[in-house]
Amino acid sequence: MLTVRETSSRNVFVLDGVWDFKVDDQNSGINDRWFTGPLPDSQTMAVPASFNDVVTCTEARDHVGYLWYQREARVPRGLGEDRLVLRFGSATHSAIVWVNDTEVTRHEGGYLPFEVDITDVSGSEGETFRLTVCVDNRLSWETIPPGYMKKDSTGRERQFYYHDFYNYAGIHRSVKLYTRPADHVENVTVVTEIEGTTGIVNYEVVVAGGADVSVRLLDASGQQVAEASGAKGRLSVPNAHFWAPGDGYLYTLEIHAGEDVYPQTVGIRTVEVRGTELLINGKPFYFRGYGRHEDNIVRGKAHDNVMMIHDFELMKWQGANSFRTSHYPYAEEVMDYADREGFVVIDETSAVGLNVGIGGGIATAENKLKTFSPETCNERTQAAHRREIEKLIARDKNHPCVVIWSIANEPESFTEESREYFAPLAEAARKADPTRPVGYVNVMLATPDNEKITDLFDVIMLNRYNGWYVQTGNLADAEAALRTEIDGWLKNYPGKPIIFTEYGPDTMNGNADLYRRPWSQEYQIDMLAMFHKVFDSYPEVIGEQMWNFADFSTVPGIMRVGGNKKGMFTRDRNPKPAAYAVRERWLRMREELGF
Ligand code: BDP
Repeated sequence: MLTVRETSSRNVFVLDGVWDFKVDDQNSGINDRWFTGPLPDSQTMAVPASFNDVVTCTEARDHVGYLWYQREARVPRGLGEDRLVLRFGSATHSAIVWVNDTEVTRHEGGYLPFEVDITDVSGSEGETFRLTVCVDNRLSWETIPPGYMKKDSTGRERQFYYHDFYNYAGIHRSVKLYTRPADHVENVTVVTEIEGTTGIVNYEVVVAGGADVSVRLLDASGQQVAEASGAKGRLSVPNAHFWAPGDGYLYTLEIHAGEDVYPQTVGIRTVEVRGTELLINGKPFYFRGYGRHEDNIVRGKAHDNVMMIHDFELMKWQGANSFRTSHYPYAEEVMDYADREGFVVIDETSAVGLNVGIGGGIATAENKLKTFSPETCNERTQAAHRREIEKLIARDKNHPCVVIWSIANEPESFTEESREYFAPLAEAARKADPTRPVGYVNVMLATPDNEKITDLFDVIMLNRYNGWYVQTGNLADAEAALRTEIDGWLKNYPGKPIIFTEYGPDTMNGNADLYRRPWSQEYQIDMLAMFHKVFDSYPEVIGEQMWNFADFSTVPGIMRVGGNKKGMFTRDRNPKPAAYAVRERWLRMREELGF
């Protein structure tokens, strides 16, 4: 799906702001047809925002079910023969949308965009219409991510899930109305190649309606460097300025289809796994960075440009060159920004918590459920998962920043059932994008000896907590175990690169300890240094993305003091002492390796 862009043929109206809002405590609003009039007894809510930390009552915060949003919007004047499209950056986890009394769309999946043409139901130019959105924050065994519900002793529904971040919900990203001609650019796929100093831009445009297509490729200063006609073509750019880590140079493919104009940004670069290296533009790349979260004080998972730019500034300050969109697709604005800042991204689906053996990072042995079974993750879960993979790739395929698709985080991957579940999904990802490496992120319980799916993927991505969840506080044993495990991967899967996609201890900022024990600032420094020493001794390890960029909100638990505290930065973005130690290393590496 194309990102919304304002052009000479498309107007964009942003509907963000203060909406009417209601927590549907009885989950009765659909039956009571709340969409047919003003929401009863509504309060206000910011859009975009997670509603949870904005409200002040615990029951509302932890509500399980429907959340209602409403506002008036206006059909723009001058629409003429153009079409009017309503678009949501995301609504977590599913949504039903009405224009006046008419249901116009439904969408499942909390982290990807959806849109609907509302021209025929929204009224005449200049008129207002009532826009009502019912968001459902429930997770079941057949959603991605999965979860389940259980009533507590008071009869209240509670939401449970196996992933380690709070189930923030609401309208998390921008809501827009935009216009486009009836014949318009519907989709575009760009694949780039490099031949010496020449950049090749292969493009394929899908048009709604019968309009002819022509394209112009503009450099960053707006100068035309190539042109072509036809919906499919191959443009050649002599002496091209390639997109590279740290050098987010972007061309624009200006697509003309009849009256419609759509600008697609293009970074000319290649990516390839060759042996134990990942090559960007033919050069080995070493990942320095983090797994992150969309997580902020009060806003929850809402996209916020202030926090986005600040977070990128902090990452650059520390010398990072990459991150993983753990554990779901991030806002489109973040992907655009990573392109222009030259950041390298491992782009992950929201398939997290497909593993009943883990809860909040801790192995949960007493659990009697099976991960893959007709009652838990089943073929409908798999179908939803496949949809999430395909939609993520459809949304992000043209971003030069994306170099690996991660189709899941820490799923069960050591049973025959997991292989049956994942083999078709790995294939679906490759089919959707034959140009990028595909991987999944492996959990501690899946070792080189019992793991069953690594051969389906191009890279090995490991989350390891030696020194924290295991060998707690004993870094000598942790180091030995880590080395033994890496040796095992290299022996059983020779020729595949390894990226460490998580490692690090919880650290209470301000907790100083002469004896450098777990939870202290000093232990975070020591444990990260141990991992780094190990990485430096294995050329097959091609990346270090620690857990996490910043502290973040989770469900309450005996292992979580006000959330997960494995951040380099606190939740309000102050560096912990370890951030300075890692900064020294990463700035040195940046100096030595280029970006
Ligand atoms: C891993 C998960 C991550 C958790 C982390 C932890 O991938 O989401 O937050 O461990 O326990 O299990 O901190």
